[in-house]
Amino acid sequence: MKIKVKTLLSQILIIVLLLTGCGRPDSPAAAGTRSNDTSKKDDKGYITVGFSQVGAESDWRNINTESMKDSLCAENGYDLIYDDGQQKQQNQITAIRTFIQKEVDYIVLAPVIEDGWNTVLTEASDAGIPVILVDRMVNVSDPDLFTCWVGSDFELEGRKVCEWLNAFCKANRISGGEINIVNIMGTEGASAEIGRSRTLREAVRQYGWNLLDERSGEFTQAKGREVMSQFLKQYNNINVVYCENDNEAFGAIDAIEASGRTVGTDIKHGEIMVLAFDGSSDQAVEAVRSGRISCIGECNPLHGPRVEKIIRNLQNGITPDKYEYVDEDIFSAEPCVKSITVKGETYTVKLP
Ligand code: GZL
Repeated sequence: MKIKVKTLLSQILIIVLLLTGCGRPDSPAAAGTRSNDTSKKDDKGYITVGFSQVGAESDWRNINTESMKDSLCAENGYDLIYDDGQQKQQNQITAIRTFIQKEVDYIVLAPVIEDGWNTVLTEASDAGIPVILVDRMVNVSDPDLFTCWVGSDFELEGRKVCEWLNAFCKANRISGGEINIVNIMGTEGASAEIGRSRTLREAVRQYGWNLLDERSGEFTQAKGREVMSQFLKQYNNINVVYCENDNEAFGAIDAIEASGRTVGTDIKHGEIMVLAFDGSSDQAVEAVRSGRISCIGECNPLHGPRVEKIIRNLQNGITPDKYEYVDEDIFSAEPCVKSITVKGETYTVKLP
């Protein structure tokens, strides 16, 4: 059988291009961006990142995931392996072990809860793979088990919302003893839940509010509605609900209105005030502007650029800060509270 030399040569060329990745239009190698540095890259010049995400439980989480994928993309020189933990720690541990087996260059972890990470993070450390924490924190025996963390100060978020409620009460001559509040907590053991719940309990003691009950809404709208329905059946004097994220607040509002009550700040005349955290979705912005949610402590989900900058710095031998906190606002349409002060720092209350 006579094989045309030209065909054979073109086939050899295609194989060579595929093997060297040069045929890949977006690969750094093809773009001539391969440097002779010793930083971590795969054989095609990509930085491989294994990202273990909590799940897809909330608007905040989905916006966070999108931000991470947008930043850790092929055009920026990354080969991202994404895993949705579906809010289960065991899924995240399995994902991390897979990343280790794949010998990724970096592991990024958004830990669903704080405890239970010592073993798997030790395995990552033993494999020489840096772990970058994003959003929530881990409770480990040795902080060297992670390179750095970027996220929110959840206690500050909680203090801001509680100070807003205290300022609202003062402006409207409502005594602390008249506040009958329930807490729809986030996922129990998650940093955001720990911080926001702890500061609520401190404010309850400090301002004399009545904390009627606390139950987890798991940061979801469905569970938030279920928990609020239970609270409304159990207590006939609720006038404030503290929701540890927007989606729980949307669910709580559904339950409140289904019970025939209304949401708003006129708690002296039977309305139920809804407080929340995140403020990252259009629905949350609208809810604040319309007064259906009285106040939101902002929680910024856009960590993609921050994590990408951390990895880029590590690639260039620059040590990142161990802990990087993001700046956040407080949102409300209620005119009577213009600003709040937490630990000597004053925050202007903004319309989202
Ligand atoms: C906060 C984040 C929380 C959000 C929720 O940084 O961990 O988890 O407040 C999300 O919306 O589910």
